[in-house]
Amino acid sequence: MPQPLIGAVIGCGFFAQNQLHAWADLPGAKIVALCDRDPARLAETAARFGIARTYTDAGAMFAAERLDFVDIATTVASHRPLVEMAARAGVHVICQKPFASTMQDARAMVQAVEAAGKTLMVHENFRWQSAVRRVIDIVRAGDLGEVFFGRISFRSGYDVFSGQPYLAEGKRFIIEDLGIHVLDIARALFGDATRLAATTRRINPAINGEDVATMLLTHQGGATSVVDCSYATRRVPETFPESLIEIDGSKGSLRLEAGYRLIGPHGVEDLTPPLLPWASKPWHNIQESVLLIQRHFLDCVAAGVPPETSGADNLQTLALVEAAYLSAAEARMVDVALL
Ligand code: NAD
Ligand code: 89V
Repeated sequence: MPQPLIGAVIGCGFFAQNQLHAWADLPGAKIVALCDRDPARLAETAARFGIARTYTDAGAMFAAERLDFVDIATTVASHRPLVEMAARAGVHVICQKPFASTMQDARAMVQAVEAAGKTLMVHENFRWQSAVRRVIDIVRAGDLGEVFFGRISFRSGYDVFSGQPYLAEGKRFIIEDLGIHVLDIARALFGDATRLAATTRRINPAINGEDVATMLLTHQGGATSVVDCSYATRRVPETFPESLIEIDGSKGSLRLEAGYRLIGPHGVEDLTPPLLPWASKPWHNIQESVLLIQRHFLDCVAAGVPPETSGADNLQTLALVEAAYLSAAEARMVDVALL
């Protein structure tokens, strides 16, 4: 059996706990060190996962440890300095979404890791949810023929702010945090987009950013898609955190409905995700995708091929986020290639 890749995780907050559980399940990786500038979170996480070596400073960690890779699970403001530090240390890198808050920062990070000759993957995990993955496989196999229409819809009233209070604070909210995942699913299904138009609204008065966004995309392959997201939707049943999908093609259609029920070219399929031993509902869907994307990273490093959601690939998803904000601000359709 090959030796596991030796890794460290930077950021021991809300979501990193899932990443650490997933690493513990993957024999191809061994996490030997943790870093967080908050000593209390660091100590608590280190004790939970039995990781002895801890650092409050990432520079000190890179100086002291011999690592193959680093998994950056911090919020966006720290991504560029940490990714560039990892590139200087000559390690493979995983970085959480949103990868960057400007295209300039994103391009600089991609260049830095490329120059180091290492792999860079963005932890853009929604396309790795098993139900979404089944839909992607059906489309890529050509089972629907030529796809001409798609809709990916994420509408919820779930209180995301209790676990992630920073989401209420930023000027940007749903497109940058959640829409980015749904736009990435649209790219995985229909290919890169050429033009995008968006409208946004803020319904919840207690937050700073937009909590409703509706986007229309044209894709290079000729499909048109609608990506719609809302955290102001009090629906019954609550479907958080499911992405509901409708696709029409020349040979047939499919519908991924609430409750992970797929009606498509292979009949009715129950795509309920497994409840991993460390997972809890309703997050189990996302938690499983963490395990799957981290396994994908290890497979790609072993094979010497870029991950599906490489840094370079993610530039296209980020361009859609920027296009959506620009379109909403200027009330016009935006040419994505110009961003
Ligand atoms: P969080 O605030 O709970 O945790 C972030 C941690 O990083 C904090 O403990 C903070 O002290 C630490 N940190 C920040 N800068 C640091 C630095 N320079 N050095 C060391 N430690 C530093 O945030 P979170 O909710 O866990 O979110 C983290 C990231 O994960 C965000 O980018 C968020 O968008 C993303 N996220 C992704 C998913 C998903 O499904 N992919 C879900 C939730 C959150
Ligand atoms: O995936 C995320 O980034 C989360 C959530 C699904 C809650 O929007 O913030």
